[in-house]
Amino acid sequence: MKIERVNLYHLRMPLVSAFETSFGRIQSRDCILLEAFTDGLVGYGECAADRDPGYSYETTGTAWHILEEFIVPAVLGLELTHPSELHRRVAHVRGHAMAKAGLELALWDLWGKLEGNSLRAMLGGQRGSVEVGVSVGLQSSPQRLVEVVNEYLEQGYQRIKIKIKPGRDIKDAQAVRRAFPDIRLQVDANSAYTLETATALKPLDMLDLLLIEQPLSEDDLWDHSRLQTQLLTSLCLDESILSVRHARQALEMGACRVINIKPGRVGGLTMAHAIHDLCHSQSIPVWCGGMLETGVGRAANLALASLAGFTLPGDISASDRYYKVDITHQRFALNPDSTITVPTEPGLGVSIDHSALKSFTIKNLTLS
Ligand code: OSB
Ligand code: MG
Repeated sequence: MKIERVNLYHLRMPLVSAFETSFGRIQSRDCILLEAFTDGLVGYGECAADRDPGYSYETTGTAWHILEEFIVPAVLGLELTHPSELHRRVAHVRGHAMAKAGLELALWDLWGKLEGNSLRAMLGGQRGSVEVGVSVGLQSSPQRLVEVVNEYLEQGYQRIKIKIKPGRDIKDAQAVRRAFPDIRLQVDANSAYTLETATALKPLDMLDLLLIEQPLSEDDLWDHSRLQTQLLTSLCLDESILSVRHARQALEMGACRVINIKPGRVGGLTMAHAIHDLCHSQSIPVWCGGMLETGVGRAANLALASLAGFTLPGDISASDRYYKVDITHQRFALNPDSTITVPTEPGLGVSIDHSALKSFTIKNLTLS
């Protein structure tokens, strides 16, 4: 497939409710939608970088710059034999995984449409639907948190993740556990602790959590391995795992026992698949993380999570948990068994609502 033209759209979409983590609070979500053209077909990708560099150094602004100046020019007019070829084409661009993942996704969508294959089929996914949970942001008090968790449980979510930070950890987790003794529960610190302050997390071992996600810095595999020896609960790494090599080293070091795989964070679906394969070969459980994606990124995450090694529920909630209006015609709903159905139409299996897209666009650019 020859990439003839790529459009970038900087979107700003209001969230149904504010989302607060240890790195900040947002009321709306920024991202970049990519539209790639070949042979009269169009493919869509989503770059998950947010407005602020809180989760990652990448932002909508840096991703825009890197896509415009380096990544898109590296493939424009080129005959590509497969989406996975993008990595070699942009090997000269250091880092900027989310920018790369955004374009790669548009190539997967195009490739699937050209070949008449769904993303699930192309990746080798096994399941028709995938188990999902919900990621609950920091709330004003433990009581309020319990109310919010209860609302999600009533909607049918069978796995709850709560965000924690120093001073808002044990009491929050205890309150949820006391209110709901049997639910599958996990916590995510988004790097808010050091090895020293993480001693405060020791009481979490009493709460029968599925895992503790990313307590320490993203560049701190070593201290995660030391912390894991001090905790019974499995550590799970998110921010720290940017490549297959990181995954291998983290596992060799004992820095975690579970890995959260996000296509954006690792540079796309090809790398996400490779990390899955490594973990699967070692019987290490993985699950698909989320970045408050639109229907475009959500469709991709569902296809990825249908691979055999994704044995824990993903942070892939229904569309109405995030957006009242989305940019895809398809809205993803929660099935009664806390799963979401994986799309089976060619490519991502979604179509774009162009009037919604237009209403959320704050900037756009054509590259050809
Ligand atoms: O750390 O998993 C995270 C959202 C944005 C950035 C980082 C994270 C998250 C979430 C939400 O936890 C997951 C989702 O529902 O999309
Ligand atoms: Mg996380």
